[in-house]
Amino acid sequence: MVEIEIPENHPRKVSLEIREKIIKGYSTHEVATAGLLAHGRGEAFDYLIGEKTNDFAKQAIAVAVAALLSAHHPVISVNGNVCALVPEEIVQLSEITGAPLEINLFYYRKEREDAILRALKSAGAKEILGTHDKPSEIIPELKSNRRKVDPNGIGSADVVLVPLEDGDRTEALKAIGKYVITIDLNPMSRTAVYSDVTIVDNIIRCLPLMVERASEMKITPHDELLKIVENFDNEKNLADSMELMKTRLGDLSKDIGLLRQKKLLGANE
Ligand code: PTJ
Repeated sequence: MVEIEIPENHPRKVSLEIREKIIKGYSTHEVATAGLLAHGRGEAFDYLIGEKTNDFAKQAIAVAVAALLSAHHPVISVNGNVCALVPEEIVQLSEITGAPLEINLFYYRKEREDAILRALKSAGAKEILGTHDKPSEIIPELKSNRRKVDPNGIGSADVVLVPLEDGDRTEALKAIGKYVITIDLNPMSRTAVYSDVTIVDNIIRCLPLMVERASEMKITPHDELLKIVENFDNEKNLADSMELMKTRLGDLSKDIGLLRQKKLLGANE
């Protein structure tokens, strides 16, 4: 694999470094070929939100953390992209919230599952659920490989965090009564619109913030956590993210010079 050295002063340094993580994950078999394409789609939407964590995402992060902390049996689903981009942070979030990690792949290959298992273990994970060497439960609404879930994990969970998820499974998880949290840069994806909480942000920025919020909110009383969850309106959250994109495009279309000055791109300012 060719690894590139990105110069310190490169205006797209942060974005290119994230891309390198995905490419590395692909070369070590964690990431599916389609995962590279999914990442590119994410990059395009990240441009539209200004490559920063906006207020609507910060609010959704707090709600997502409250839902995980107040759940009876929360579970965090891990796929190839998640593992390549935020292995340590996903393990930390799992530990703080008490939500076990479950490997669940759309493009299943044993080699990929093994690679993800290894990467999560070296990131500090002690227990990892999944269908590897265990009997699986089936989500009847689904046809893809993701229909196989761990009966002790997603199978019996009340709250599931499914970052960078495909739409079919989100719909299926909703159909069997799960409370679904996702992280998705595209507020128009089926996953984004079917989920109960959608964090419209890059998982790279959002996971460290979730870990921080979870450490803070761990002592919040249970009834307060429930109130935070109940008061959340995901449709408004999605509408706010689309409004931001619309406003940014409006501003930029009036003055392309803003892009040359990098005035409207957060992460690379
Ligand atoms: O590892 P596997 O086999 O389970 O496959 C994983 C992928 C991501 C390939 C699979 O779940 C898939 O095909 O997903 P989709 O349907 O392409 O959806 C992925 C969503 O994640 C898209 O809406 C992207 O915009 C979004 N996305 C991509 N990169 C990021 C992201 N959202 C947040 N942070 C990102 N870095």
